[in-house]
Amino acid sequence: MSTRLIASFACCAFALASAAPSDAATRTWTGTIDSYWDTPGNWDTGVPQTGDAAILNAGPNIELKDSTASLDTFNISNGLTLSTRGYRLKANNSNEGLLVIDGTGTTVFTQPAIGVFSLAIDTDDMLIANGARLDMADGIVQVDDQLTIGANGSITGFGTLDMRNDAARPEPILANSGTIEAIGGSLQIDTVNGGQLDLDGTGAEDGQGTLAVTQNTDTLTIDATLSDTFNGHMSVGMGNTIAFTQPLALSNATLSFVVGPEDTPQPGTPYTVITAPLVLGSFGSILADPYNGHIPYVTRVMTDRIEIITATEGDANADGQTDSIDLTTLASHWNTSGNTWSQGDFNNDGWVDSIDLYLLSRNWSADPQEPSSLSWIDALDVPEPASFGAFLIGLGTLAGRRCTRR
Ligand SMILES: [Ca+2]
Ligand SMILES: [Ca+2]
Ligand SMILES: [Ca+2]
Ligand SMILES: [Ca+2]
Repeated sequence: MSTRLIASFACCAFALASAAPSDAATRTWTGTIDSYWDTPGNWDTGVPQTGDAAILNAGPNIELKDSTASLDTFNISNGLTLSTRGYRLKANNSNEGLLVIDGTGTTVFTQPAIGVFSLAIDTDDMLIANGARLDMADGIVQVDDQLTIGANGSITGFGTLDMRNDAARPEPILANSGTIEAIGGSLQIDTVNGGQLDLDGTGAEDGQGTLAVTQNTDTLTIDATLSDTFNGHMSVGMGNTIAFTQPLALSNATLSFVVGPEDTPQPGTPYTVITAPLVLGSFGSILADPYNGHIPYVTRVMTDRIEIITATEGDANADGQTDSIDLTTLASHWNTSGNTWSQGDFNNDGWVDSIDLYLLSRNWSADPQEPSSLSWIDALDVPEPASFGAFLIGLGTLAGRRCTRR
């Protein structure tokens, strides 16, 4: 949590503990009459007014029948849900409004507000934490100051998240240690007056944040400057893309390439998962649904995008090269069964044998200077596993051995 947001909490706590102005009150939801915000009997001391603090932590789930007054603080927790139902939720009084969505299952559902700008939420600060979720269904969520998505917090859905602070703010105006996921359409994050977004967590949580878009033709667009090198997690479906309008730097980030049951990825076909005006670095690892159950994916980093493509036969470690590292791997599992792609079994029959060696040699790519025929085996400086010498000696009789062992 940012120091500023902590300061906001402290400020709120102090305001609540000390003598509040006579025209501001803390009003707690009881929900004893029905599910509607506007029903006076649903609150311990009546419907919250401008400048009030609203606490919602018990009772039935809540729906708006009109826009809320401009609250100072709005705290929803304990697994409750609130639906805006086309009205506007406002926590924007005196530039210090704070909307907190906290706790497992606690969810605010937004639909675009009735009237100008389709504004569903207008808040100064917002915190989503501890398993809570903001679920958007089109429209705009406007954060005038700072948004913090804590560990296990998430923003999901589609629409526009409008970050309106200015570039003078030293710390990022969005800090995401949880998940931002486009579901059901296009989700876009804009900055109106500049400022930086930290999409992978801040401080000790750097690397914790996730960006995701995995379904149908959904898109996730980050139309803002990023605060730092991204070393968090991205989850992208086959046919989906995360689009950055500013340069993206990656280091030790992980990618989950999600292939759904309806998807039929084609060998050798590149799938674009990231676009950006400039891409620096790449993913440190790919957590991929394996194609055909055994072929891993490799990343191809272009200047303006990152593509995912199935590995070439022979590329045991799926680094985009078929070279002496892969040959060493193959040799160390030579003539053994129960192997996988990463151990040198490229035709998925469990054995590492002459067929796999042939597939490897056909795609040899490490060094253009290397001869492409099997004669390069002698030229390589390959550490010799115990079985590799035997492999070289027995190379001429491999076909016969392979036939007799079955
Ligand atoms: Ca960060
Ligand atoms: Ca980082
Ligand atoms: Ca390789
Ligand atoms: Ca094999």
